[in-house]
Amino acid sequence: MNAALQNVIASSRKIAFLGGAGLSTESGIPDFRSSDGIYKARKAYGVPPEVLLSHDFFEEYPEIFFDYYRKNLLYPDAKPNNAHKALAKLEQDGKLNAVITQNIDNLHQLAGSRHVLELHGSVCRNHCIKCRRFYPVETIMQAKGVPYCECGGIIKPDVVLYGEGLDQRVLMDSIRAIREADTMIVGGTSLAVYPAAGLIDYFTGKNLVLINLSETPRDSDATLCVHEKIGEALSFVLED
Ligand code: CNA
Repeated sequence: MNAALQNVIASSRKIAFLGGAGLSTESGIPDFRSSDGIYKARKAYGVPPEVLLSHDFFEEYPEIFFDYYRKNLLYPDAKPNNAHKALAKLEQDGKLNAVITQNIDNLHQLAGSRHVLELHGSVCRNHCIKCRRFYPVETIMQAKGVPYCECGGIIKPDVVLYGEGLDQRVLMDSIRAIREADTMIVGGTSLAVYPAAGLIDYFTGKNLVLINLSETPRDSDATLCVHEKIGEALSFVLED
């Protein structure tokens, strides 16, 4: 158990959490940049995920986009792990004001978190690009090839693709939560994807905690750096 991490959380009154794909690896969803991550995509498709998941690629090669998307981004059986559960408990205890996530997997909500700001959208929401009709994730999973709406439009996941802008309301709410926080915990993210990674710069509170397996470009800015699995590092929260 990490005593320093325990002390920071015990003394915090308003925590803002910013997380990424590393949060869900302990739930069996690979991240992009670890050695066993989906970077293997480059081998299978000849291009990296940033290209496969770009707006231009979606428009030009929707069949390949949906093939990659279905095989690599949909994990209907994944369950929240101790990291998701600990963050939900901190919110229930009145200590955490927002989970800001780059993840699209819905696991924070499944763990019970209520104030979740999804910077990159969610696989659970899908809309026809023509008539805006809503479709659940099952429609995307069950469709063969490109999923089409009854009106003939393509059904597009509400996931922010590379080259697309973030939802400004979600971004503003995230900045507000970070500005109000006395502690910011950043976990399971390589801090390589902007503007999400730049959100740290809005934090002016007391404790900046980074919990990540590998080093990040912002380690030197942190008041506490924990290079452990985040589900293990935060599991003490569930024992209280
Ligand atoms: P990333 O660039 O793949 O980085 C993940 C980081 O997490 C790495 O630095 C790892 O060292 C670290 N890590 C892995 N496992 C753990 C663990 N158990 N505990 C602590 N640290 C761990 O992912 P980012 O989120 O930084 O990149 C942003 C992209 C990846 C976003 O656009 C996401 O939408 C996208 N993504 C999301 C998911 C998901 O929703 N679960 C999965 C894969 C990619």
